[in-house]
Amino acid sequence: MSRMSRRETRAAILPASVGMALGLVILAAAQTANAATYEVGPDKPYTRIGDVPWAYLLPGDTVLIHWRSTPYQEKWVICRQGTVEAPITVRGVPGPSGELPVIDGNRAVTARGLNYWAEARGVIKIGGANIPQDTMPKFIVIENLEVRSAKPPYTFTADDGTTQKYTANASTIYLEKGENITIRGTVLHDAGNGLFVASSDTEVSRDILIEGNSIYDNGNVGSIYEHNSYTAALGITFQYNHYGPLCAGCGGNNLKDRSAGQVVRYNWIEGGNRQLDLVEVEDSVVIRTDPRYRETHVYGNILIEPAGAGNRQIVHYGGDGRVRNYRKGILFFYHNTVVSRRTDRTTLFRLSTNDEHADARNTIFYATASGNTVSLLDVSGVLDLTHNWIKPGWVKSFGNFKGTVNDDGTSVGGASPGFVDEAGQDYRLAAGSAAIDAGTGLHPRVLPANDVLEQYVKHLSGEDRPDAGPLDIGAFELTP
Ligand SMILES: [Ca+2]
Ligand SMILES: [Ca+2]
Ligand SMILES: [Ca+2]
Repeated sequence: MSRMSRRETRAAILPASVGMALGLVILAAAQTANAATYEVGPDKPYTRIGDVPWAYLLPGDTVLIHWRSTPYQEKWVICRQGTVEAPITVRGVPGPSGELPVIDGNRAVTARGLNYWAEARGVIKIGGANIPQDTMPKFIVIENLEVRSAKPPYTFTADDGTTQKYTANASTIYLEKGENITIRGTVLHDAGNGLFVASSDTEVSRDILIEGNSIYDNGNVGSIYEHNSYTAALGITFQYNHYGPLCAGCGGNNLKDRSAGQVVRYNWIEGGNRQLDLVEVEDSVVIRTDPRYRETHVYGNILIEPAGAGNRQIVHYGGDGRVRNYRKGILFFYHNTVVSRRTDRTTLFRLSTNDEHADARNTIFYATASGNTVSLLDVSGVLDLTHNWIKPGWVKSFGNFKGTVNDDGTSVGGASPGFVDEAGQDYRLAAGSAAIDAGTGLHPRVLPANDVLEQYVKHLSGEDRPDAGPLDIGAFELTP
């Protein structure tokens, strides 16, 4: 895949000593004792997912779930540990036309031999159990599945044989606790929270990678409390995901997060009450006291607000509960392309208090309606603006403004940014766009870890961002 190319390039230029160390790691992985592959599917050794010995998985084990014409109506817990060299992998094997195997939560039956709690919270749970013995799940990869249908009125058969109903906040994948967990290339839909990652004071989920997933049609009608994804972790990266609208009449946000060390980059996020709701951690003092809690990175994303899609605010940063727990830090927001098709008003940022600060640079803020329908902020916060594209006529706020906007006057604008095909949602820049070569250098504090090295490829992938003179404003760089 194209998004691997940069990593391959990096590997190719590693010093010989590191290359040798990697060689040893690969050797160690090859020698992992008795790493097993369990194949599930028609004409495979295991007909049912529940036949896999989930309670006994070891480092390096792989479960391959093959596509079949009917969904698997099964559910299970993963409460085991892989290692950095030998993760435990659960991988779907697509059908002849690329169809992902479907795990359907409705009327799903729990895999035999497991005994665990919170079964009504998800189809696949990564978290605690009685059988197998409880542990912190580690080094687990789930990829290439479609997981769906976890909310009322859907029901399932629990480990004790009873029929139960999912809770309103149930998820396709419920990550109750885990470390070094990857969820990749998976379709998550028709649940309360499409994806849920939890943390508490005693058990903190950490080092979570959410990449290349399609997440849409989640939430509950008439409720603002369930979201396409809802996460709290220490170290979480979202990349190459395609977030679509929630279910019709569902009032939740698209990506809601309460983490420290959060990176949202190279995603396509369309619809939702808010596209990004980045608020305070509720339960975990471990997360709240981590220095990374004060810095949030959002870059290289395409954020789209359809007409009439709930709240007019695109990004909420700070908190929505106890003010003393708010993020009270800085949101680094750069090289995003924001498109609003609202016919009323659009507000780009709600910074919860004047202790919340955003640095917005090299970003396209485009509303199809007239410029005076756009406000940068709600009523508070400190916003530094440099080298953005924004339609003339914007205002700081539509409310009783008590914040600060520091505008260095370097932004450009016009009637439209000059996309390749606006109606067709191709938001790459066409020749002649005022955004070309109009960017500036990144904030020194985001380098080197959060440099903009890639750009989103529609859909679910990424590629190297071209090196083409001064940086273009927005999520895409034009190659001359
Ligand atoms: Ca149980
Ligand atoms: Ca909205
Ligand atoms: Ca350029």
